[in-house]
Amino acid sequence: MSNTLKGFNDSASTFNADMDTAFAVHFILSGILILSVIVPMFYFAWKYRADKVKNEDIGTLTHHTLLEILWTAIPVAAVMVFFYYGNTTMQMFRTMPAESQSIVVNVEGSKWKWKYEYAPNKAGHVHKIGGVYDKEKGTMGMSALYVPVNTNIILKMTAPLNDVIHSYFVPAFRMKEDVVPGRVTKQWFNASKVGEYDVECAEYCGTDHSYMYSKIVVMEKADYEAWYNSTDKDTPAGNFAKDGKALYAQNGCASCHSIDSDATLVGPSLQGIGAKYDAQYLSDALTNPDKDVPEGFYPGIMPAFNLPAEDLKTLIKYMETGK
Ligand code: HEC
Ligand SMILES: [Cu+2]
Repeated sequence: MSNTLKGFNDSASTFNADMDTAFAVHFILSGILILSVIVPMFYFAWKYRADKVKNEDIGTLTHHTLLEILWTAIPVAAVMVFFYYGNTTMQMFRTMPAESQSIVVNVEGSKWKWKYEYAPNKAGHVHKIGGVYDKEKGTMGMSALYVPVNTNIILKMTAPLNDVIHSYFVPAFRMKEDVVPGRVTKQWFNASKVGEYDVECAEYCGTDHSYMYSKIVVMEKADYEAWYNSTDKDTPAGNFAKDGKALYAQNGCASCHSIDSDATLVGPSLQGIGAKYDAQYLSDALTNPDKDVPEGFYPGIMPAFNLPAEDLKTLIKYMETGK
């Protein structure tokens, strides 16, 4: 299972050089400032230790103009340097490119998966990609954002109203922004190298926070165009599976419910649930989970799912039959 944060070794967006400079300047300057206080402190504590100084030797120095000017001016200058690098770097992240010259992708973060939705392509097809990280395979499953290289990409990010705050973090691109229920936050990037880069959630959001992974696949422009304008494929790797098992995984059901054992995860086991309830109950359980809450569990944990009718039917059948 590959679970390493390989991102920081990669430098794959137009932000990296400025961001890394800003980081280095802050790090080095902070180091100098702290040493300039700590080192003299220990030195004087040692030099004027109790058995070296007699009370009557202590002078009556009241002030020292040059010293006072220096210890005011130097920190002020340092703070101005912090401000300069902090501000220019922040402006770089916050100044969005024009939407007309960018690819805009809607991103949804929810417990515990990322979903991407593109604008309709030439054929009117809307690519929707998303799903939970596959813990067993250690792959990123279906949840990848596909983008062309050297192109401005704007992410419009949100979370469902009944969810919690997440954060979309791409170490290789040095970018991170909160994803907030009921609000749209934006970030943008321009990837400079073809490749695959990790995405992780950087805001602690509950049980499977540490598995809230995704990835960004940066493609050659022509490959991206070919994929984007195709209608039958939702990942460049192949058809986006729509069977019950795949839907169960993509929607994150598996992180809260076991279905082939009676283990209780966040929610009750769904093993043999088809024998207990009819399809209407199962349908309500997905669209309005707080309606009937089984004993020993609490409302407000399971998100309400607003799935296409076809997917809902497939999922109910999967719960009833395991197929
Ligand atoms: C964040 C965790 C979470 C996720 C994700 C989740 N559930 Fe649940 N689910 C729960 C909890 C907790 C309960 C019990 C409380 C309730 O009914 O709201 C529950 C209840 C249920 C029930 C009713 C069980 C019973 O015995 O009455 C069904 C059916 C169900 N979930 C199916 C699903 C399916 C299918 C999915 C994926 C589309 C899913 N859940 C996603 C946490 C979750
Ligand atoms: Cu999260």
